[in-house]
Amino acid sequence: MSEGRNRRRLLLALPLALVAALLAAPAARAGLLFPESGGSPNADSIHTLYVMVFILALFIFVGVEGTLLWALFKFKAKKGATAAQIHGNTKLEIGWTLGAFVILLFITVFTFIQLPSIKNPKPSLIDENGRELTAQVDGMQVAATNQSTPKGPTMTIEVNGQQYVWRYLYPGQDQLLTYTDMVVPVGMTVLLDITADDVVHSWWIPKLGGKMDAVPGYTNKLWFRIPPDAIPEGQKQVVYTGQCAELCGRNHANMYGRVIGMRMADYKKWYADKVQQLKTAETDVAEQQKKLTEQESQGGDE
Ligand SMILES: [Cu+2]
Repeated sequence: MSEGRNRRRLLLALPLALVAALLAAPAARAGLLFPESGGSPNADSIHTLYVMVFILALFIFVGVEGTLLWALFKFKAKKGATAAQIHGNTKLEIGWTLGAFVILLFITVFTFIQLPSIKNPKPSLIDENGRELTAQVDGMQVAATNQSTPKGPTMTIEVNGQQYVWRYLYPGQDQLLTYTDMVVPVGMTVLLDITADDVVHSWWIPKLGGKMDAVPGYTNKLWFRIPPDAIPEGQKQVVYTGQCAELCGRNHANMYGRVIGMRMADYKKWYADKVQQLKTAETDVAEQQKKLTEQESQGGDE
């Protein structure tokens, strides 16, 4: 009797522990059932594809489990009864083979229809000065191993993974580098050239679409385009968080990344400020070094 009670307690404790674990990790609840989306058109396409396959799988699950339960109850026999020996049913076997084939065919076709919109960057919604561009019709493209280049302005950022931080190189002569936080203008198509310095990492900001391996000596491509209306009203920026998705060493868990979307004017200001800060820091260091050498040479004279 106490054994039964123990088992009941265990059965109750397990789901409670699961709920507690989920409550304790709010970040882990992000997109509990479906992949996160809303930050970029490719993320939305991944979401659509996922939901489509999920619905199909749900129908199959309910159909199979339902039939199983129905058969269990309908053909329940008394203890000791001899089970009927049934050998094959050609019609049925051909039927479920064809059924599975049709389902697979549907998933394949649907996937290939969705793939180009995930892989190929869409054109920017704004130009280099932040002016809105008139809507362009995206040409239907065939899935290929390399992503295509969209028409109009884009922005290419080099993403470099290293134990345990993400480094970004911005376009332009200033060779601006930032770590962890990537700042981009919203509405602009951002093309990422992803690589790594030491071991394999994986770039992943869930709401901005796919995950991409960062491999030393090799450049992988990814893209995203944050919708201009993603910035909440009265605010200056929208922040998307992510995490290195490839176990890359003992501090892998601390290797997170953020993408911050700003309006073009704010982005330009941020960029100019950052470049200025770096220049000031450089001159400061140069001056300090100069002073040090001077002091040293004076000290030598005395
Ligand atoms: Cu990593």
